[in-house]
Amino acid sequence: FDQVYHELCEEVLNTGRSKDDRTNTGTLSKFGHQMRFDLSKGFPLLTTKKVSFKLIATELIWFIRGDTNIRYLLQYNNNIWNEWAFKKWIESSDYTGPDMTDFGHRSLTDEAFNKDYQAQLAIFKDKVLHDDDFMRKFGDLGNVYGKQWRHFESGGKVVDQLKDVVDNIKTNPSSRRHIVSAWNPGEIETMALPPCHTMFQFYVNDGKLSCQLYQRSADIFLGVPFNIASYSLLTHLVAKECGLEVGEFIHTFGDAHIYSNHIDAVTEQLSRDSFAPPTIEIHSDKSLFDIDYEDLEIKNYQAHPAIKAPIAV
Ligand code: THF
Repeated sequence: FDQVYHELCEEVLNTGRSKDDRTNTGTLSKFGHQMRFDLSKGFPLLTTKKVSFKLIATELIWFIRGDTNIRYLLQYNNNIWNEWAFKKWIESSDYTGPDMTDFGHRSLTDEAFNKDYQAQLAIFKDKVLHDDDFMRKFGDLGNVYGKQWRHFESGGKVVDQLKDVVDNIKTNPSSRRHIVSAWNPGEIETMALPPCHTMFQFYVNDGKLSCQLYQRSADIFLGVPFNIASYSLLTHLVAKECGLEVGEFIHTFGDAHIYSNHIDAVTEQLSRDSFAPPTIEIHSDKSLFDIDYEDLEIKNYQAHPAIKAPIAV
């Protein structure tokens, strides 16, 4: 599994084109790429750097529940969506602390600023966790994944796409319409960040469930290891719900990029040898829609140490 990911990294490092981006970080980028993972051979959690299954699973369960408020994530000490909610707070008239403009870049280069930033972020997290009014106002990311998967609004109708897809896989497995779209053009401006995982499709054949994701924009070093494991876990959960075995996870990319400040980290990771992949166990007969993080277990996960790198905001 690591090999397929390493090939993507190598290709972008060697032949990627320099490209400006929204975050003004700078990237090496390739447009159009595909990776395939046979899920019957193990669970694709990368082994050439340690990747946190807990962060991946709690984020996925948060989507499945239709939740868009980061309080649920913070309850599991999952901080991966903080920056986007924090940004809404510091840009609002409710915020009275020190100026936090461009905190993503300034916190990397200005140590004094970084101290102030960490202090404000700690205040923010504490308020989202313990102040219900604040949580409703600033913990919510708008109409992001959870909203679109479970309550997609269009033409006056509300569609529970995930529920419908699961029902259709059960009743009409050979259908070519097992699609969930997070891209709702009429609601893009109400999202903290327009969805990177634009849409996914399930496919049933020989009693096996496969899933293909179209990802319009992919942060190869920080995001992609999460995205691979997240959609693989989703495939396992939906397969179990529908009484199917797992087939393949196919990951198709639009703009796949390595941020300029991740290049050393990627090079370090590529120098490492992989271990055999872990396996996943689901210890409950709950429905997909009621599953908890505590029901999931990753077994025999052996990996090289994590590699830290800054997230582009
Ligand atoms: N924005 C950017 N620039 N990259 C992304 O991958 C990304 N996401 C989500 C939304 N916006 C994005 C958030 N997903 C990490 C991982 C996934 C994220 C955000 C952050 C991250 O920092 N991972 C660290 C560990 C973090 C920790 O331990 O708290 C890592 O080393 O893997 C694409 O889905």
